[in-house]
Amino acid sequence: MSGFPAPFLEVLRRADEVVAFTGAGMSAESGVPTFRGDGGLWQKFRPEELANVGAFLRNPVLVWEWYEHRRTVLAGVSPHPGHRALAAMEAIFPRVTVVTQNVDNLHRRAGSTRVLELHGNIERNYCIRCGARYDGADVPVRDRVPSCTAGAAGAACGGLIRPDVVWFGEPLPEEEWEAGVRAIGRADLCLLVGTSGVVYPAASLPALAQRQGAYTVEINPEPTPFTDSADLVLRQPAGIALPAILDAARAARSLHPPSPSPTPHTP
Ligand code: BJW
Ligand code: ZN
Repeated sequence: MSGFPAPFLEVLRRADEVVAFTGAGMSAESGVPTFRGDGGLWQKFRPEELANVGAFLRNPVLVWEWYEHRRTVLAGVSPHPGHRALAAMEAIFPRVTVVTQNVDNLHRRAGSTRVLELHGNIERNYCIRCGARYDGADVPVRDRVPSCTAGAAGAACGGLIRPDVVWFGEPLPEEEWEAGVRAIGRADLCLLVGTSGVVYPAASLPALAQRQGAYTVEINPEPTPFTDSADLVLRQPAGIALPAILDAARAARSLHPPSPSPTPHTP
């Protein structure tokens, strides 16, 4: 017995499309600090003050070293059972999409194959002058400033290199955003995992999921703006709740397999 309410078990039994909308709390149990709240990344600086292009142009060394520090933290962590449970759901439901605000790549490292990164990826970088792209591991740095070496010897670009993440005031990557909105529009079940729900436009997705008829489950030890409207609230960490949902879905679908869908999926 899972202990989950019957309507949720019924959704698990018949769902064709599942979307997990994730935030920093998803990675907390891997040892990646969240942004806000106790133990949040930004105890000294508010994210709005540091995560913007103006801050980078004023003090590229500070902002760059901050990202380097975070890359070092990420190199030493691994996906946890919650990430792996989401990846394993791909073997159970016809379609599972992870729509994440996280830049840490942990969903892909856990084996999820449909991952939409709304706020970019910390492992990628690009030159703000010429657009040349650099992997996290091989960014040229001169006098602590990441400086572009593209171009002929002696006439290198020299532009600042920045992480390929979305800062405040910047648009989200259009393709990822639109694919996320489409996935949410089709979802039967939407898991809202580890996000404080204060950063827009990403924070508008849970309400969209509800309007489009998805059953919404909040997984977060703390209340959020989504709590009152969620169909089910699990006040648990992701690493506990998601494996329990995986087990319940396996049981629900093997005992009472859903009837085959009459319409083929569109990409
Ligand atoms: C657990 C757990 C466990 C703990 N298990 N749970 C006024 C109103 C509305 C909007 C605006 C406004 N003024 C300005 C705006 C727009 C602005 C915005 O939303 N600001 C608000 C803060 C007010 N948004 C933007 O600027 C966005 N762009 C935009 O709007 O563009 C418009 C445009 C269009 C066309 C042209 C030009 C512009 C961009 C937003 C970019 C956000 N970027 C960041 C940094 C990314 C790079 C990096 O990582 O460094 O994204 S900020 C930061 O916040 C990061 C996160 O993805 C994002 C959300 O945070 P998240 O994931 O929710 O984390 P936390 O820490 O807040 O919450 C963690 C949660 O986990 C908590 O609830 C815990 O309880 C929980 N938890 N352990 C489960 N084990
Ligand atoms: Zn360049």
